[in-house]
Amino acid sequence: DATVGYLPFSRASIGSFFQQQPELKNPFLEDALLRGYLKRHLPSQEVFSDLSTFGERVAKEVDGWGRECEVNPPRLLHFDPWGRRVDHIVTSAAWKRMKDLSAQEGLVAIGYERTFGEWSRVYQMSKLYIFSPSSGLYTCPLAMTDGAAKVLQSTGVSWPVEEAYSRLTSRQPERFWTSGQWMTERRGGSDVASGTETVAIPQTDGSYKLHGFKWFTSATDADMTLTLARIQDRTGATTPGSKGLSLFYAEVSRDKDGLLQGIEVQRLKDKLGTRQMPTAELLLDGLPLSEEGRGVASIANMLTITRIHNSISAVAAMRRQYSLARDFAARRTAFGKLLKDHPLHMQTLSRMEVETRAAFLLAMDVGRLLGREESGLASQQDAHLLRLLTPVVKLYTGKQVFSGVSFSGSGCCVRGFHFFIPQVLSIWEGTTNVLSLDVLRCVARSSGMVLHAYFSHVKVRRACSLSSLSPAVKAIDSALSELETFLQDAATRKPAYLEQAARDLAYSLARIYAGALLIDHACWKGASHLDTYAALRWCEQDLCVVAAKQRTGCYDSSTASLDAAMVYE
Ligand code: UCC
Ligand code: FAD
Repeated sequence: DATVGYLPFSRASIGSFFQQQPELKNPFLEDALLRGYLKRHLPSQEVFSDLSTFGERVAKEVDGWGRECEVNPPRLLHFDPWGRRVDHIVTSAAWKRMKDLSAQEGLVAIGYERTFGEWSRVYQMSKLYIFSPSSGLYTCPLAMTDGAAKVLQSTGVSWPVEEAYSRLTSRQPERFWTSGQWMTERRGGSDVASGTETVAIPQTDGSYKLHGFKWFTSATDADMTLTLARIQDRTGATTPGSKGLSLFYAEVSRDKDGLLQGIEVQRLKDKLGTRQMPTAELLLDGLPLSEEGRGVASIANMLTITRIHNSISAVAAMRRQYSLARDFAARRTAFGKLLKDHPLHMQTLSRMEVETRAAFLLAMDVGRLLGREESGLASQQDAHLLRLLTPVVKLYTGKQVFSGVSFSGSGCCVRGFHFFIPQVLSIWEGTTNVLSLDVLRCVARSSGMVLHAYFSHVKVRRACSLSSLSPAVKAIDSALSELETFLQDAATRKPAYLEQAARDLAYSLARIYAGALLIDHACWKGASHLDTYAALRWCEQDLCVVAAKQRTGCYDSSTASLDAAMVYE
């Protein structure tokens, strides 16, 4: 209307162009690598049909709940209208629906039912991988629930722990429980041995009362938790350090009016990237003990599980980004043509795709090893690999997930892509540095057995006779030999040298292993030429970063002091 521009107080025209938004399609059917991987290792009609149906539900229904969890984060109601302290954590309806869905779909249970034997964990991880980016971070409580189930199963303690185990692994929503993992206290989360001040006071009935302050307790709406505390002797004394820590089981109980028993929720943290999820500081009081043991070593089973979940969530986030980005590229026009018709844009997405494939194979391989261990099929070599690769894959994928995030302005706008990447994947469950040091410790404690397992297994996985893959095989061999030389050299130096190299060493282990897995997958008879292409592209990069960095002298003590000087200049 030509007159509109002259009307006083008329609204500005907002124009007629609106970008079509990228569409989330069935994440199972959209994922060629996932389907190929399962076809190769777990060719079960039942699994394919379950994942396909679930993928459809995720795209059509669950993704919306995930968004609702994001826009309606939990609230803490400290007092009821009459002034009584209630500490009620109010979560959204969508968050509650996620809990029911998780039970019904067996997102924890599948790992314990073991219907598919050694491949049960791969099946479970595939399902979580499809679910995770749409879950509104419900995968966080699920990870801890799975980890707790694993610990409870391994302790073999009777009632009430037995009952708790059956609830954590239940498919019935009304029975299903989630668990917390309360380790971190105010002094810090990495050095748990020095940081834990919570004390456990023995009671006459054999239980304990726990008094302490847990600083991060994700998913505080959990039904139970595993936590660490120091047992007080008759004089009230405790043992310092790691040796003084014991692991406790505690139910988060409420009275008939829903009031929390023995726990005060101080506040919900306003935290970067995970606002959908209730994380609270708690004063623990009077929680019954169910197991007294070697705290850190006992909770290690839980750490293994949650770190694997973390890796799966990271890779799932990578996959979802690129899946949406490629859909967007077919809808968005720039400089006269669709983004997908710009070769440079395709190169960018293809590089991200190679990263995602490598990360996927790494994470699934750890799931495979876990499945073998749990079905009693793991060799000594498998056990060593599982121990070594769990921190390696967690730290690697936790960082890689951010490598390709900002592919466009619209893509950066989280709401535009309706998808959310948790910032904390590289922090919780062990930071990158702390896990790199864990790698060193597990190598040192195995007297070389862990590394021997690594080298032998990489050689098996990279053994491929296809000539098209020979440049990749050569690159792996050369990286392995550089790694060996580095390790031999480092063994002659002071421990501080290896500590300085820990992070680069962990990255090298990840990249070389991923290269071998990509080659192995490309050699499979059902593989395509694009699997070969991915392996070749991956192996073109510097795989053994630690050797390259060593040549620059960056782990020398003089460099360490320069690093510190520069940081504080
Ligand atoms: O962050 C948390 C929850 C977040 C929400 C969940 C998200 C899940 C993913 C969701 C996806 C969306 S809970 C807090 C997590 N906190 C950490 O991860 C702590 C990080 N710090 C470490 O990992 C440190 O390395 C410590 C705490 C383990 C170091 O403690 P110590 O006591 O100084 O360590 P030691 O002396 O090395 O280990 C004590 C024992 C040893 O056993 P023994 O005595 O038999 O030799 C170790 O071998 O524990 C054993 N051990 C392990 N065993 C230590 N670490 C491990 C391990 N990773 N695996 C097996
Ligand atoms: P610190 O331990 O203080 O470390 C600070 C920095 O120093 C890190 O960058 C670390 O890499 C580095 N560093 C530490 N030691 C070394 C070293 N020896 N060499 C080199 N570098 C080192 N904890 C729970 O127990 N339960 C939960 O449910 C839980 N939920 C969480 C939810 C969120 C959103 C977040 C952010 C954290 C949560 N945590 C939880 C805590 C989490 O596990 C810790 O934040 C993490 O373990 C790191 O501890 P910190 O933050 O105290 O860092």
